[in-house]
Amino acid sequence: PEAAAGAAQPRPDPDMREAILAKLRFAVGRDVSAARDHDWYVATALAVRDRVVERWLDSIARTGPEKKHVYYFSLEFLIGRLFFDTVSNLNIVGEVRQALAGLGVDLDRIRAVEPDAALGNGGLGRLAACFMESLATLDIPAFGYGIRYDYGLFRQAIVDGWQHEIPEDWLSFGNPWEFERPDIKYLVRFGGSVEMVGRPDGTIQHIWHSAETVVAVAFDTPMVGWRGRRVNTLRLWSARAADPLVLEAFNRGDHVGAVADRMRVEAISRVLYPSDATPAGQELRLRQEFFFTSASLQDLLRRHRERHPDFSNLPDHGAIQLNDTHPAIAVAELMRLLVDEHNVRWDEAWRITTATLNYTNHTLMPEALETWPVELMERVLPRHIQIIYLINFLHLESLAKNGEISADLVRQVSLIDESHGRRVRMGPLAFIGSRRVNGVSALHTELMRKTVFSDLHALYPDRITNKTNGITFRRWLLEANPDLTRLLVEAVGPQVLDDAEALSGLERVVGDPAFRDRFVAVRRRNKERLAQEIAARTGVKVDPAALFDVQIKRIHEYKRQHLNLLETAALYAAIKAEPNRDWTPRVKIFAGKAASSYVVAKLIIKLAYDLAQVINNDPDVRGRLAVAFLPNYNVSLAEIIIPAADLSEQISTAGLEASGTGNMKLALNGAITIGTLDGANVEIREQVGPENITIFGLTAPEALARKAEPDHASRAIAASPRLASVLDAIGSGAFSPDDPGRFAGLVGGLRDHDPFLVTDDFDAYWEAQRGLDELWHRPEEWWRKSLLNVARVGWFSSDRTIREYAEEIWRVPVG
Ligand code: DL6
Repeated sequence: PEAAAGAAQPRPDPDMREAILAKLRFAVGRDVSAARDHDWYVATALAVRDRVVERWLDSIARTGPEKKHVYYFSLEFLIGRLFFDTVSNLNIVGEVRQALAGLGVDLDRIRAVEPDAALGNGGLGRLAACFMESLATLDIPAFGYGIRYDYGLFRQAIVDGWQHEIPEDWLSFGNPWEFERPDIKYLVRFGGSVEMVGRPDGTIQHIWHSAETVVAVAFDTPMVGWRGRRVNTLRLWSARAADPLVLEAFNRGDHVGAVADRMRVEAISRVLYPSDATPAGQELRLRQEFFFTSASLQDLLRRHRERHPDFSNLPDHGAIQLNDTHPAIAVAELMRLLVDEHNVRWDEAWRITTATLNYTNHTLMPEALETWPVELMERVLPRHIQIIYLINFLHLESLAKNGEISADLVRQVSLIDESHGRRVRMGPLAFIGSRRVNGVSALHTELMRKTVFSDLHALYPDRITNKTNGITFRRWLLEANPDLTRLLVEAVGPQVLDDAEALSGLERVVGDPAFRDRFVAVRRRNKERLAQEIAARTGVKVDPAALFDVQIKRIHEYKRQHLNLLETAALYAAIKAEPNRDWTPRVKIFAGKAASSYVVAKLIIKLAYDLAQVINNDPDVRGRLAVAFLPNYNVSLAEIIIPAADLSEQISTAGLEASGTGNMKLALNGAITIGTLDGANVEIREQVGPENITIFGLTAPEALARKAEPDHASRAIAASPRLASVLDAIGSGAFSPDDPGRFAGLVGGLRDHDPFLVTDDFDAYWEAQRGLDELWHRPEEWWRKSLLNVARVGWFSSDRTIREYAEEIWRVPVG
């Protein structure tokens, strides 16, 4: 981090020391002698925050009302910790460290006290957080809009190998980064009915008599860009009841009934992604989506209206990005606000809406493409369903005007899916209501054009565009890997801190043995730190000299952690069969959360745990193979694992991972990728060169064709004695003697249909892994490839991604 500051020696900053002491005394209310780590953390965060606020207010003043703003609408912002990120981006790590040291406090100890802001599930939410940082870094005026969940993504405990979910009470000690804005609040309405009233001019006025009103209150968190250049606002909404207490009921003695409405209303911002396994859960999810979308639109329309006589020039002053379909109801809500509340004519409102909104698609998986039952929409958002019907009618009518349309085409492009009960299709709604629609990697975008949106793409051929994801190098290199950063600054100069592409300067030194030794030494320290973390979290002792083979991501069958586990079990068998071979010592490291209702994903975690129990306790393989499943994967744990990874597992079934961003973070820190030609792996291969990445398995078109063969799994198993034997072992309880049938269903599923082609890719994966074993024995070559990965992934900076959005989608200048 000090290297990231770019200064050799931090200047002593007496003001910082005094500021921390003043905050400790007057904001925290503690004396130095009584202060604990958490008190120091809060005092320091508040002192640092004062510096942020200066720049924040300055950014707002400097921007001026006329400059076009970007509004990033996202149900998820997976921020992680903010303290060190802020200190590092402000370039004051050294000063803060010194000030604290002078007070006898260790910066690294107190930074660990901060809870993660885990307001997201995985890649989609983390992308939103990286984008907020890059927007500020590139001096683009922007608001992030989302929900201030009381409870973030659950904390994962592993008890005897089974995942348990514990509420993530991240606000229980307060949150020094946020500013509550009780004055910035909007009414968000639900339910009721719609009255149609004729106007004298013959048009019809729709009056929505809602049944329920919720108050959305703003909480603002400043988002600091690199070198504090700009500070933008993340505005998260909290739900409050309009009537918090029914006094009459309370006085009657009905103390619970008096606050029942309040509980129902406030449930909207209570928990990230509540289970939607029940109808009540589904309804709550829809309420969450509408709640934050409506409040955010009202907020930006209010600001626009304060400065402009009407909304005709809204698209010149704002660009809205819908992060997946979660905020897609914005299409109908923006139309409603313009037409019903501000008396804009329908055609004009449609012009404004479709020039302002843009939509990013993050998945092609059918179960993740949102649809809402028409019945639910009618009940919760009665005016919106009318608007959606009208949009749909006009959309289909315009197609008819442009030529013959078949019943088949209508079925494909209609906003109402009639095939599984009547449901509103949010992807097509977002598509039709947006100026640009983007995918998140080249392959994903191509598949969007060819599959889910093929008919809409044919109708609007210029609308879909690709924006390959990126990551902020500040968090994922400068902050997570300070020693490597220092080395890179020495090798290629300080410009590497500001310009990701400057990493290419490393190409000059990849052949220099002295430099390579220093690189390996840095990695060794990172691995020792991870080994300590593994021991602390799991009790498993691992050798930092071994190859650290890492798969960290949500647990999902399409991501194929079970392919990795089958290979682990097969490797275990092979080592036992030939104990005297020169095996490459490996540590298989897993981390990730399973959705609480996803039974198979939870079983996959249990399989990792059971394999670990057997393998780690078998003296025959000691020193050659170890397995660790690290509980409670989150941003902070990722920051420890990624700098220590040698091998990055990106092994999804080709065609199913939209992009991946962990793949970029790991390559940036020197891990070599073993992966399929899926998502952004394809572009990583282009950037780093095919000789510096290990690609295996079926391609996306091959996978599609193979899946259609009914007996593909049985043929793959019959052709591979190794696979057959490992499936037999796991299926018959070799790793689960306490419950031999535990994995019979999992293995049976692979034998019978194997929709994610684990069996088909197994042999290719095994061979690829053995190739990497051999490579590990040629360290000069391994580290050369590893270094070339670092040197060549500059393109995956989220600064590049945001620049592309700014130029091609939002049409805003980059500072
Ligand atoms: O675009 C960010 C991220 C991609 O890197 C992952 O490949 C993709 O799986 C993820 N998509 C989702 C979709 N969720 N929904 N809806 O999280 O997006």
